[in-house]
Amino acid sequence: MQLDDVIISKAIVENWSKDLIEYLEVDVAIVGGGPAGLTAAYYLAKKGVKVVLYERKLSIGGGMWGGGMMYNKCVFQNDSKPILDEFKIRYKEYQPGYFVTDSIETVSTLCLETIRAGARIFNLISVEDVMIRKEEVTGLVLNWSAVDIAHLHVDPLTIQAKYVIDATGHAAEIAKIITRKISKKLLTETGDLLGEKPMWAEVGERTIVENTKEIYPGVYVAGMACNAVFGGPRMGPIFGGMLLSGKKIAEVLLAKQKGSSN
Ligand code: 48F
Repeated sequence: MQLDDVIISKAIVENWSKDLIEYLEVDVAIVGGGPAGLTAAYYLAKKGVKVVLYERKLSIGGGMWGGGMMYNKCVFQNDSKPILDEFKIRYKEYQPGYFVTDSIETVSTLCLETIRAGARIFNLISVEDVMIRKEEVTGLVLNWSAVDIAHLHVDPLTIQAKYVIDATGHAAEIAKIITRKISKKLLTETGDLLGEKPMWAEVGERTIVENTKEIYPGVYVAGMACNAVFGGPRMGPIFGGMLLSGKKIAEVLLAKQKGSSN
């Protein structure tokens, strides 16, 4: 058989476009493919929820590849061990309660299992805005990351989602879009982002899970963005809180889905 270059192109364009169209209306849309967004997508997809994840960069995995200061190891605490086991990510116990993984194995496994669970991941796409109806976020506005990087004047496309998860890390981009373009009515003490505090692993890892919740009608937060919104400390290269936060937000939304179908 002779290979036809045009058939190769058609295979890519047709199949990608089909996926994009299929995911224009979803149950849950996740912004950001770091550890929190991936974990949330995995646990939702595993339960049959129609979930899509958008990642701005070429690579999925956010801040996890580089471990701590480019030493590509990640540290996890006891509470998060069941999630490592669920994904079959290998670890070594360094000292009691401190588990060390290879960051590349960790990211690639999270990514593979999330896709295999049924989540659709689109990379190279940035979420630049939200769609709003009657003071509730009902979808996302997408554009190619390349359009933004090249400062091109190109209008975006829109998708509809029952729920949106802001898993954009330190930047808390969706929360910022809401305060800038809708109003300072986030579900925080002031209605505004309270801002991330300096490094403190013990407190940061605890508050990140507490702060994993709804931030605006239709919008939920997971991962580092939680502490940026609710004013908790950063925690550096310990990643258990990210996985626990992703799992928690999936559980919150699964409970809501169940409630609405009754
Ligand atoms: O930053 P990131 O890894 O967030 P996370 O899942 O985990 C945080 C840790 O990596 C680390 C830490 C641990 O102690 O503090 O920082 O909370 O992943 C966030 C991803 O979101 C993408 C961004 O490229 C990154 O890969 N992202 C951010 N804004 C957008 C976006 C956007 N507007 N559209 C699409 N993707």
